[in-house]
Amino acid sequence: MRVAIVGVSGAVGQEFLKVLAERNFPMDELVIFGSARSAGRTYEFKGKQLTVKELKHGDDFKDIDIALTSAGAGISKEYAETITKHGAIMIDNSSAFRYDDDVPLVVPEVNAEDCLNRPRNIIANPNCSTIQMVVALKPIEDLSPIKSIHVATYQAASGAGAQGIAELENQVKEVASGEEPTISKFPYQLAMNIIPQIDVFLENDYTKEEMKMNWETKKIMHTEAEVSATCVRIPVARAHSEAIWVETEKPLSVEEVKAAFEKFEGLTVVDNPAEKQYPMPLFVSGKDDVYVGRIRKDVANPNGITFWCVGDQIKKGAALNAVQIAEWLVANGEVK
Ligand code: 11C
Repeated sequence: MRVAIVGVSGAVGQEFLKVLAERNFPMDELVIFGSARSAGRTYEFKGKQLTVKELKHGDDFKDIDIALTSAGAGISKEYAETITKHGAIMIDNSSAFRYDDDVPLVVPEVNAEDCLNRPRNIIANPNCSTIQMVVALKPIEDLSPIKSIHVATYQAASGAGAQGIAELENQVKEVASGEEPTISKFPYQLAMNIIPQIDVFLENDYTKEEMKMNWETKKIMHTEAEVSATCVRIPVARAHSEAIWVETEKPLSVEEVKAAFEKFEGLTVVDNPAEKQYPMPLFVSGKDDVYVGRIRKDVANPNGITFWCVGDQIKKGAALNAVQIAEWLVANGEVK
C-alpha cells in the first residue's frame, strides 16, 4: 500500500501527516508532494524524515494506491488525470469535483457506500461546515425524515488555512498593543470582531459557503430537505461551531434525539446545562469527534429540535474525514 499526500505544506496537508501516524494507517510507503516552492523541505513522519517532491505531470503516481489531495481546487482539476491515470484513488479535499454527478461526496458515518460508485476514481471530501453538521443530522434522519434545516455557523480562522490562523494570531497581538491590525486573508479585522461573510456572495444573496451547506447536505444525505445557512467567521483558531434547527416529519423528544446521538459513531454528547457543560471550541480543538449539546425542543416549531454542534475544522472537517474514507476503502477491499 502506497499513499501520497498532495499539498503537504498546508494546514490540512500537515494534519494528514498527523492523522495517518495517529491512526497507524496501514501502508508501506508515504510519498509527499507540494509546489515548487515547498519541494525539498522535509517533514517528520513516524520518526523518519520525508522530503517533499514537486508535483509535476508525469508518472510519479504510477505505484500510488491512494492520494490524499489538499492543494486547492485549481491544482486538483489540473492534476486529477495525472494522479488517477494509473489507478490511484484520489480523495480530494477541495471543492473541485464535489458537485459532479460521477464523483461521490462522502462522510463515512453517513454515506460510506457511495464510495463504491466512483467511475473517475475520485472521491470528494465535503466542506468542513457541512461535514460536522451531517454527522449530527444522520441519527436524527434515522429517527424521522428531516423536512428542513436552519443553521447559523461560527467558523474558525483555520477555514482560511494556516495563513488564516496566523493572521488572527497577529491581529490579536496588534490590537492588544494598540497597533493597526494587518488584514490580508479576511475581508475585515477578525480579532475583536465577527464577519458575516465566508466566500463570495451569489445571486440569491447567500454566500457560496452557505450554499455549499445546502448543496452538499442534499448530495451526502440523499435528501431534498433544504438547508438555510448563515455562515459567520469568528476569532477562534481551529474549531467550527454551529447552532442548528431541524424540522422533522414526526415530532421527536429530546430524550430520543439525545439517545440517538449517544449511540452514533463519531459523535460525543456534552449536554449538562445544570453544570454549565456544553461543547466549546476551546475543548474540541484537536479532537476527532463532532461534539453536540444544548439539545432542546424548538419552542417555535412543534416538530423542531435545536442543538449546538462543534467540530475541529482541520481534523473531522478535512484531514480525518479523508483518512476515514481511505480506511473504509481498505477495510472493504476497494484498494488493490
Ligand atoms: C471556511 N469552510 O471555513 C471554509 C473552508 O470548500 O473546502 C473550506 C472550504 C472548502 O472558510
